Amino acid sequence: MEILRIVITGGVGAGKSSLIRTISEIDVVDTEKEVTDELAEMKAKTTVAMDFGRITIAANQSLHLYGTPGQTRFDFMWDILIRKAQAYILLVAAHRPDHFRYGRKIVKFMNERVQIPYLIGVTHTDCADAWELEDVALALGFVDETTRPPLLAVNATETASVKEALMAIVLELAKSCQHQL
Ligand SMILES: Nc1nc2c(ncn2[C@@H]2O[C@H](COP(=O)(O)OP(=O)(O)O)[C@@H](O)[C@H]2O)c(=O)[nH]1
Ligand SMILES: [Mg+2]
Repeated sequence: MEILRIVITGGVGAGKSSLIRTISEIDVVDTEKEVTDELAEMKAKTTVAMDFGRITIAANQSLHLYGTPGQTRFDFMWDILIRKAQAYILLVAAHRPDHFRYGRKIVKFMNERVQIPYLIGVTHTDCADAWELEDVALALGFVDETTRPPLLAVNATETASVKEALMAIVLELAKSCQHQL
């Protein structure tokens, strides 16, 4: 069995959990937990791990999807997740320009640690006040269309849309493997 590990990242509300839940064949392990021991005094609620989902794409091939933890700080969980990942999808909510900066930060953080294919999934394009894809790309700092990662609209709540995004990232992965040969 070949397992492709893909990290789904993005700001709070971007659609990470939805995307994984929409497509996963297994019940999503949602690990946002109330902390009941003495730690609770420090923090009422914490994300102890991440969303996890699985999808079979061929008889001997499956995708494992890992959502990054909810809070905005980059902790050890991120390091564990991204070192295992073969590719990642950054979700950016088109109607939340105040989150674009965080999106840029994630890309920078990832680029400093791993060289793996990625794409930008722009969610909430159906919402009022959603920015156009091109404007989201520019706001994220991708000025040159020829060198930027693929950028596509994704509705994290729709199966067909999520499938399209996953197919696109698998394609990126295949391309990067070819380059390495
Ligand atoms: N209208 C719309 N709602 C979306 C889209 N993607 C996600 N959502 C909704 O946005 C909310 C936040 O999504 P969630 O998956 O919890 O975000 P997370 O914080 O990144 O895990 C949920 O209510 C989703 O149903 C989208 O493309 N369009
Ligand atoms: Mg979530």
